[in-house]
Amino acid sequence: LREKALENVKSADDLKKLQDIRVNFLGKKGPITEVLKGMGKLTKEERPVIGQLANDVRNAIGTLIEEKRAEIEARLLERKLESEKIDVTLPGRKVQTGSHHLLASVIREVEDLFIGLGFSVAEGPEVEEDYYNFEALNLPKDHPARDMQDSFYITEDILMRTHTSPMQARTLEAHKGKGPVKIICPGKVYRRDNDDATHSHQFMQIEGLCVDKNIRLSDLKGVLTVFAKHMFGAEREIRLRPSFFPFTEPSVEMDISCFRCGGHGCSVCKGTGWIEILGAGMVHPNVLRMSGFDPSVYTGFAFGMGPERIAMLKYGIEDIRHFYTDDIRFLKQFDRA
Ligand code: FA5
Repeated sequence: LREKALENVKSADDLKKLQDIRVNFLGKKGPITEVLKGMGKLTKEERPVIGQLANDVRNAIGTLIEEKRAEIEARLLERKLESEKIDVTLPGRKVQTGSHHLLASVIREVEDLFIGLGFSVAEGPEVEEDYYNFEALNLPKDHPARDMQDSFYITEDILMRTHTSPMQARTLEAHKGKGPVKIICPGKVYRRDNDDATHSHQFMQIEGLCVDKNIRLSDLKGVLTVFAKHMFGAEREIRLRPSFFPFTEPSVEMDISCFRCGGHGCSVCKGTGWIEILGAGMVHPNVLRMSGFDPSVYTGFAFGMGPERIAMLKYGIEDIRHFYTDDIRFLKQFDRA
């Protein structure tokens, strides 16, 4: 039996055949099981001898099969390795990675600058209460300047914020009348504007707020000068023009000297030599008071800018809709990861 098994095992060349051999020789219906089953019929003297012999044969066949299995498996592995051999000299495939959206990069650049100046970054809700969007900013219900920002109302008292300025009121309120407060707040805002090359019904703003004792208009001017030079080049000059916002007094608009023509007049600055960048001013005493700050102790400045406008100027982008239509050819031009 042992000889026969050896022959069988030798000729087996795959795992399936080997398994069949195991069943045939060692299985429930195999010859060895038969012998062991018949032990009862043997004499007392024969039993240990035959039993020992049957066990020996079973173990020997088992070992044969195991050795053969190891051999077949090793051969299979070798064949597999051979067929999957990697040519390490082939050139690699380029991995396609995503990159930051241009707007995200510009916002990050502005954030980095202001963090360096000691500001922290705050974020607020896009679905906002009328109170924070208007009333706490010195725009009571019947104020005509509310029309300047045609709004998407959700209920009578809830709307999509029309600017990031409500974060002025929210942040002041959270500080419970104690300065200093120095934040910038980037985020999405919404207005019922008709979309065209320079207007979008949804766009971004970056708000800045600095409130402390002895903050003056000259501090605002200093910070904005640093900002303009950082974003548009060291030669930039700025000028402040009087303007109006209900939540600042005095209010200003900031222009930078044109970076294309250096102030002589070109198509970018429409011949004026100056480009309007943002609105700003000294925080109105009513705003401070309403949010729990004493205007006889604290003063501050605030500003609000549109990062789309900054990106459009800086990179010569002619249509604001490029930021939101996600044309991969547009985005790839600013692929700076
Ligand atoms: C404001 O929204 C004020 N909250 C800014 C401010 C903050 C003033 C703090 C003083 C103190 P204004 O409506 O001008 O201001 O908008 C600010 C900027 O948002 C504009 O300069 C412009 O760059 C951008 N902007 C306004 N409307 C649109 C629009 N429809 N599409 C794209 N950008 C817009």
